[in-house]
Amino acid sequence: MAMQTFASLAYATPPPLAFNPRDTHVTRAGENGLPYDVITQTFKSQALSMLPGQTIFTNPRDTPLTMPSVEVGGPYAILSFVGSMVDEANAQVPLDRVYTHHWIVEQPSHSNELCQNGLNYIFGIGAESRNSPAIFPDGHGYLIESEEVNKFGGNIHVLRTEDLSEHAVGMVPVGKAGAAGAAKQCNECYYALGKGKQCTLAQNGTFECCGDHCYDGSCGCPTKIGTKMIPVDFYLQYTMTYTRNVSMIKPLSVGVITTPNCEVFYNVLRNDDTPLTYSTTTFKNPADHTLYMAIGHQHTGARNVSLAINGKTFCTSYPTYGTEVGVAGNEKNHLVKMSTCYSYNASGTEPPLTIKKGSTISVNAWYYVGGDDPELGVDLGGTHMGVMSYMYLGYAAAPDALEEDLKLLQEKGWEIVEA
Ligand SMILES: [Cu+2]
Repeated sequence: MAMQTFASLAYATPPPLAFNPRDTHVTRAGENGLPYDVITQTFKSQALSMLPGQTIFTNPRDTPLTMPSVEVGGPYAILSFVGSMVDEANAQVPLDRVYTHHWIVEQPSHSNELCQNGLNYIFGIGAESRNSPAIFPDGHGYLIESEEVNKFGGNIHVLRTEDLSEHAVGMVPVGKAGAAGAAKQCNECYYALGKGKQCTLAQNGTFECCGDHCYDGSCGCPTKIGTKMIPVDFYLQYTMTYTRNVSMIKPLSVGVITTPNCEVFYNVLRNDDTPLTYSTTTFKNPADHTLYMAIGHQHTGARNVSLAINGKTFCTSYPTYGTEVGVAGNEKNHLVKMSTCYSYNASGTEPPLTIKKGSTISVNAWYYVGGDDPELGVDLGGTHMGVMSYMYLGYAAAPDALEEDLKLLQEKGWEIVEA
């Protein structure tokens, strides 16, 4: 294969590939007891060709994502969604080879009602993606009614962290962390000389030092002297379940709230005296809503992210850290899973949560910023740039049965505060 430099790699946009290795059908009972047919399908994005060190941040218009056809099969409702980076052979690619900063699935017709000036996506997640599927509660889903709204694109932000330099100009000393320290600085968008035109010292820790606005393939983290710059193709592979029996499905709205203040990301700085750092943002609920699902998203260094209603913690998502180098799904020094905060359980053990108009909804997030993080290798704690604290929500306008929900919640010990 010919050697290439970053600049010579054009950003190609071939049509997306779709494949379906296990188009399985099962039947599930909806809330009303009536069955619906569940289809499982796997798709793959176009190839993302990456050199060692290269950082890719795609424009969703350039990376369309194939979905089931409405024209051919009629409306459908998405029931679950999971994705991860794979190679040519569809094998899972470990985070220490290609780090998944995030991928988000955007739908131009959708707006995020919750953080209106913030992010807007239908499904989205980061390094934890292969272990943290978004699953709507039985009988609930995200409805796609027409071909007009059946258009999706991916903002795929991935970094190939092989053969990175540990001594590039402008790098923070990696200490005993070695290659893992170089990967940390790459993944967290630290400044170093040669990462791309937009990556100046003033942009340290922002997406400008992570390949954003760099569609010509010229951006990346500096590699070791003598590294053979040979590109390798990687893909976002995603598996969804859906049903065409849309009348059996209660459609949910989806949106994301983030702290601080609907920000996309923030920085947490090393503090050995107070090694836990907190961020909180409170929103006022604009109308009666019923919550069916909540899933937290955070980055390496995180300890947890919670959802609180009227100041009382309702649920918490916790991270799992990997323990093995090079093992996809269990990568050492990486956050590899986020637990689901809350999912309505149709059998009644978890009633849907009705949140009254005027109630407050808070996102509360904790990160560890001591120099040596017990969850990570030596010299990999401390400052983390570009961290996120999100709560992804599946919800609906409150049903007429509001009073019943309230009674159930009160039985569970919840205090409902009127606006
Ligand atoms: Cu993220």
